[in-house]
Parts: sequence; C-alpha cells; structure tokens
Amino acid sequence: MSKGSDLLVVALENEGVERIFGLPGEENLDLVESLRGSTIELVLTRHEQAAAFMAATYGRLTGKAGVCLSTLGPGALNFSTGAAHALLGAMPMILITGQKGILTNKQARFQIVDVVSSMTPLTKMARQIVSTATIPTIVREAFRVAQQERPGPVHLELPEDIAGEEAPDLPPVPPHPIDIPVAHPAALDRAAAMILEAERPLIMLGAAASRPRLAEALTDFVQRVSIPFFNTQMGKGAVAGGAHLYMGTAALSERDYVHQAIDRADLILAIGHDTVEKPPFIMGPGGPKVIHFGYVPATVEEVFAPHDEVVGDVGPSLALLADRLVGKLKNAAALLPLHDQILAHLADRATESRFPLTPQRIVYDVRQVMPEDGIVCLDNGMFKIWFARNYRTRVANTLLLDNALATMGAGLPAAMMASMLHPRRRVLAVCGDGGFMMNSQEMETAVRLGLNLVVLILQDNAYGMIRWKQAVDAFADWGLTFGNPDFVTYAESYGAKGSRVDTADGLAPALEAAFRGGGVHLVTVPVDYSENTRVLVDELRNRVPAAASA
Ligand SMILES: Cc1ncc(C[n+]2csc(CCOP(=O)(O)OP(=O)(O)O)c2C)c(N)n1
Ligand SMILES: [Mg+2]
Repeated sequence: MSKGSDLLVVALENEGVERIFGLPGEENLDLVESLRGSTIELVLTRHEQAAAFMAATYGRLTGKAGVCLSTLGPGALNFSTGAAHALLGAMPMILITGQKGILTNKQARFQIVDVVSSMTPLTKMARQIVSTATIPTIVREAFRVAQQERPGPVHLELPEDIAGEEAPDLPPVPPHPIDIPVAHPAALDRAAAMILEAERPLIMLGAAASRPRLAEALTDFVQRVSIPFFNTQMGKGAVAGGAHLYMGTAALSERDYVHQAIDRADLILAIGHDTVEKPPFIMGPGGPKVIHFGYVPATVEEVFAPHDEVVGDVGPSLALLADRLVGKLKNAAALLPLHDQILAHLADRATESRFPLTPQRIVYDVRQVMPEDGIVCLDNGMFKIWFARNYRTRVANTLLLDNALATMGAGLPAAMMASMLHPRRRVLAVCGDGGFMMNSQEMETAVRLGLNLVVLILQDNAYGMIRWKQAVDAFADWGLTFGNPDFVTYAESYGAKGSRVDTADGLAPALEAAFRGGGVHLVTVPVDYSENTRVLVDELRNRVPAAASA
C-alpha cells in the first residue's frame, strides 16, 4: 500500500522530474516525506516566487515542465506572479500547492483561500485532486497540457488528507509520443507564392522561435533562404551564425533603427510571433504584408492582424517551405544594404570612457566577457531595452528576458536555474537595484547550492525606467528614488563575493575576475541613464521614418 503523496511522487518520477523548487508548509509534509525516499531533489528557496521563476526557466530552457511546490493560502498566493510569468511567457511548469483536508477539516477556515480559483486565470489548467485513484492520470494530463503548444503553467492542489490517504499502488500513466502536425501543403504553397512575389522580404523571429527544439531547423531555414531577419526581444538569439543577415532587435515598437528595414519591407515572415510581447512594429494600412508562422494560429490584435498564416510544427514546416523557395528567390537580399548602417548606430558610444558608465558601454563590456554560449538573464528595468537593442547573440537562448509579463525580480532566479542546467557555461544575471532587491534573499539559495554565477547590479538608486518615462511624459522628477544597502557587504553577508566598479574601465576586468573566481559573485556598477533620453527619445524622434524617405 502507498498513500496519495507516494502516488504523486511516482507520477512525477515517471515524467522525468529531477528537482522540485519550493517552500513547503505543514500541509505538504506527506509529500515531503514521499520525496525523501524518491530520486527527486527538493530545492528549497527563500520565497515561493523565486521557486516559481526557477521552475518556469527550467521549462523555458528544456521544453519539459519545471515543478514547484508551496503550501496553501499565503505560499500558494506567492506563486501568482510566477504562474503569470510562465503563462504569458509560454513556459511549461507544474505548480503543486497544499490545502487543508477536504473530507474532514478541524481547522475551520484558518488559512483557507480558494487557491484553484485564484490560479484559474493564471494557468492553462487548475485542478484540485479529490481522490488518490485519479492521481496517475491527473499528473499525466497536467504534464501533457503544460508541455503541449502553446506551453504554460498547470496548477494541482493536493489537500493534506488526500496526500496522507492510503491507496493501492496504482501504476503511473506512461507518456505517449506526440508529433505535432506539419503545416497543410495548401498553406505552404500560398506562403511560397507570396514570398516569391515579394520585392523586399524580411523575416521576424518572435518568442516561439526560441523554443529549444526549434533552434537547428530555424537556423537551417534562414541560411537556406538567406532573407535578412530581425527579432523581437524574446526571439533574440534564435538563429545561430546568421550575423550577416541580422538586421537588429525590435525593442521599441517604432522609429528605432531596425524599423528602417521593417518600414521598407513589403512582406514580413513572422516566425513564432506571440502578441504577449510589446509590439515589435505596428501593423496598419499601407504597411508590409505579414505571414504568421506558428505552432498555433495567430491572435488578432489592434496592432497585429496577419494576412496569411502557416500553422504546424514550425521546424519541419519551414523545411518544406524552403524546398519551395530555394533557387527561385530573386529578391531575398533586397533589404541587406541597410544592414551596415543599422548596426553601426548600435555601436555608437559603446567604448566611451565615461563614469558612471553608459548603458551602451555596460552592454559592450558584458559581451566582451561572455563567451558565445554564455547566458545572460535580465531582470526588468531600463537596461532591458539597451541589452535587447545592443547585445548581439549567436546561440539560442543566451539572452533570457521577460518581455511578456515583464516582471521585476525574475533575473536572479532565472540565472540560478540556467547555472544549474549549464554548470560549465558562464551565467550572468543583470539586475537593476530595484529588481534585484525583490528576490535578493535567493543569494542564500545560490550560495547553498554551490552555484557558479555572477550577478551584475546596475545602480542608479531609483526605479530608473519609471523615472525615465516620468521625464519623457514631462512629469516632475518626483517619488522614484531610494537608498540601497552596501551591495558588496550585502553579498558578503550571504557568503558570496562582492566587488564594486569605480572606474570606466573597471567593469570588464571585474566581471572577468568574478567568473574566474567561481562561486556566487555580485558586481555593482553605477549607471548613467542620461543616455535614455539622448538616444531613445531625442535621437530617434529626429529620425526620418524610412517609409517617408523611401
Ligand atoms: C513586479 C513589478 N513591479 C513593478 C514593475 C514596473 N516597473 C518596470 S521597470 C521598473 C523599475 C525598475 O527599477 P530597477 O530594477 O532599479 O531598474 P532600472 O530601470 O533602474 O535600471 C518598474 C518599477 C514591474 N515591471 N514589475
Ligand atoms: Mg534602478
């Protein structure tokens, strides 16, 4: 005989789960005991939000659902932001929460909130487990739903009496192979005809282009057709070795240098675009035609309404499309002449020796110390726009950012997960002084786990991005500054190392030394955000829209 929690753990092992991230409460103790005798490691965090961000990042980087665990009420509610991050970001994840007994309950309403209802709008599926007999199927179904396109979070609530209830040793349900259908030949023929007719085609790689299983096929497609491409923020790095075809990243919705190419294009092949992202460009009458390529159909928005779509397993579908195009594309390179001039703007001031450092210089220095396969995980703040625009990526999923929920606080947990999955690669978290402090307690977790990880904090003593928007909108500079701990001492108090950059040329050596030293190392650098307005407002405002000058 087993008990409910044993069946759950066997079902998780059956799904290949190796780790669960979380912070248990007394309602989870049967489950914790079942985990003790299992092959699954319990990774304790210091806040449930960080556990959820880690599980989400596991899902994002592997395509397999990451698993996190919390108690009922307060702990479960701390999962909310992580669930939303995974839902909007299409990251497969299973959230398991406890609950008081549902058959008998001697604690009245103590700590009880309706967690399943709170999770319903934040997940693809939210279910309470009401009987041990259903555990094998419900877990299999949870993983199927979480991992199937479009991936996302699934919530399972395990009440403590069901967890502790005796149950027969039911076998888990084995996962069955799933092949996603390839696009219909009629859709491929239609798309091929549109592309062959286009005079100035351009490829856009969106968030779904970064699915781990797509990297090779996408690179292959772009190289076979040789059409220049740009990417959205979350599509960054999806194509390897395409430097000569890369036209930039659309971190703003209009007027940026990359929009010189977008505005001139007459056809955009939007591969894996997900409208959860801040729009990479605004569709309107007279603009380019758009074909959506995706695992799932396009959503239609005020700013995005594709003219055609090719739905199906993206990699194999693109291979079939390339078969129809190769050797017949006369205009593939039409927009390429814009390449050098667009990218030249991004190099502007990248090596300037000003102190505090400009965001351009910080991005440049980070790129110098990160190998091609190094992984940079961004928190949310002003620097995200700079990294998205200026940081060049050559390997899939080497710049992880959240341009969907765009939550602060995920940078450090995401980097911790990346470091656990790729212990031999350099991993850097880049955080503002605001976002870092939202989950800085996880420095303890990172040290306890013995991770190799560098955390770069950009210090402006402010919620800089909001302060910038305040200035752009001509509001008074008010209410958005704060004080900080001494970050070096703060890092040291966790048993991590810390260093402070206090010269313009000090950042790259400090990062290099931190990586060579190993362990968890925090580097703090003051940032000069006056460039935000000089470049992102004044300079771009004066740029003549390409369509007008074409
Ligand atoms: C959880 C959460 N709270 C608030 C916001 C709104 N917000 C976006 S960026 C930002 C400021 C970030 O400050 P910091 O981390 O210091 O980065 P900076 O912009 O100063 O570089 C805020 C408050 C958010 N995205 N997420
Ligand atoms: Mg700040």
